[in-house]
Amino acid sequence: MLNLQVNSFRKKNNLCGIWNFRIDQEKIGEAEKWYNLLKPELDIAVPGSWNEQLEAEGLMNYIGDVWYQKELFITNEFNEGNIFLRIDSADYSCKVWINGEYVGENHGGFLPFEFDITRYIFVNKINLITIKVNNELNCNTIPQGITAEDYEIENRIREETYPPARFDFFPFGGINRPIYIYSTPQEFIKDVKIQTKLIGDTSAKLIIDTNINSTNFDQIKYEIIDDNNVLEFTEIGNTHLVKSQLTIQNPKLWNLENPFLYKLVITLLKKDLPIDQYSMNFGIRDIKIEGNKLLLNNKPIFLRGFGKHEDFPIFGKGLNLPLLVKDFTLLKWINANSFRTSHYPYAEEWLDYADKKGILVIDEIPAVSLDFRKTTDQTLQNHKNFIKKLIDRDYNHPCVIMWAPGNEPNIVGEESYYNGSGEKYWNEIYDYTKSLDDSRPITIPNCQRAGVDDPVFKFSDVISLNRYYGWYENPGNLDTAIIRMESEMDLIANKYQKPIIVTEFGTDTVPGLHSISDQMFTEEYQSKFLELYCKLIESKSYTIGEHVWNFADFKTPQHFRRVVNNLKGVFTRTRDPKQAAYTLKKIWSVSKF
Ligand code: BDP
Repeated sequence: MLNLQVNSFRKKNNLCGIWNFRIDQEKIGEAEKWYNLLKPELDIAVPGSWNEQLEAEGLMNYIGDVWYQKELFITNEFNEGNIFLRIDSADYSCKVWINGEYVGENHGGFLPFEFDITRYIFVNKINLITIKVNNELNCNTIPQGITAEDYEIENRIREETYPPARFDFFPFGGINRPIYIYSTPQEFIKDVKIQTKLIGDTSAKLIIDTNINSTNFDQIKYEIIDDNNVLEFTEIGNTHLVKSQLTIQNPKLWNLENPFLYKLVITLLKKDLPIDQYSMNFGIRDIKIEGNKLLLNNKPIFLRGFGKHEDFPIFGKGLNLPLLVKDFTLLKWINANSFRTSHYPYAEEWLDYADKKGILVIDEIPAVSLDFRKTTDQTLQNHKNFIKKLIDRDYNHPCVIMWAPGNEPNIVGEESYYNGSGEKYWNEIYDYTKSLDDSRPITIPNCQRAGVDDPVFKFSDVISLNRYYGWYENPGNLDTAIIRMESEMDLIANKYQKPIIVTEFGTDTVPGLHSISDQMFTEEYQSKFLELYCKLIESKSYTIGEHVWNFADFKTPQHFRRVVNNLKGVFTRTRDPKQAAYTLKKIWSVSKF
């Protein structure tokens, strides 16, 4: 799925701003046709989650339906071609009406979707756009949901959170990323996929697949631009899918020190005249596993960084560009080279920026803590759909070096998971992901409770471990913690003979709390814990990375083990450093290779 852009063939209207808003607790909005006139009670900013924004209106913990409405004047510029409505994410499902007419719906948060609205829009007039958003989850959705009743039926009273969730991040609801109306010409470039392959040290093969909505064009022109040169070639048209191949001599590689991006300009031509154009950046880089090593452009690389979240006071999960810029400066400051989009795809702006700044990304989907007592055929189908949409959006990003099609399955420790059902499930997910992209390794972080026989080990090219010895296990006892961590890592490395990343390790830490002995929750404890873990992980020849949990404190559902936020951040929720930030900065200032 292509990013939007404006040029002489394509227009775009940004719909971000203040929208009319109404809560629909009784779910009566459709019967009462609120899509014709909302009678708004409140306002809401888009992008942004409703929870903290409208806390004073009682929406902090709200799960259910809400309605958004906005009037928009569509200018004459949109008179020709196709018009689309694009929503970069509505968490978790939504329905859309334009001028009172039903347009379509989308299920699944965290990723963009769009509708062709050409026949619903009045040009040169005011149009009424209505979006109903719902943030309920169930056992078929990705992520899976849970209700207060489920906790009781399953006798998991002490595990109950409010709002109920199967995961440890706040279920922020709303239109969390931008909305646009955009236009394309009648015949237009729908999608582009660029595969790059290094051949020896001196050349790279490029395979460009361009998808066009029509066959009514004669030629397609490609220009590949680096700093000083333009490489130009043309293909004959009249097919929906144009496949091109070329070799670039002495390519400028994308790497961490110099994340070089080429520019590709594609032009559709009819009778020698341009009818559409699309330009995009791409990088040439190679990522692979060889033995115990992760190789970027044939050189070993060790991942240092974090699991993150999209989370900030008031914005919730709303796209927050100043925060994005700040976080990348902090990643560089602390000498990190990578992060994982735990536990869902982040706004594409994060990946564009990682491409530009030379930061590596493990791209994850929200199949977090799958409960195998509850998965259905529908869960599997939704899971696959999610993977497809993720890869459709993110395939062209050089920063994405690995797919994580899940995180910590079977955290509830269900026995039947080990009788073949877990294996069958992950086998399907693994094969499906590979069928869409066999150029990137796959990893599915394992939790300690799922144990060393977790089938995800078999279906991960790289083993990812989330471990909390010294926190949830052996609290306060770092000596025992490190001994247990080492023996478990050695055992898994021996058993599976695959490289390992420790994708989570960390301690909740209250900034300003200090102690001279090992006391949980103090800054010294977090700092020492991370130092000991990093030392251990980096001492092993089979490890290829360490991702601290978490980059920053983040809001969670309410539970007695959380003080509003999960406090495992190395930075606070508003990005002040804890002592551990300086510790990591120092450790990571020394190159691993
Ligand atoms: C892991 C989860 C992560 C949690 C973390 C924790 O992957 O989402 O936030 O534990 O407990 O199990 O802090």
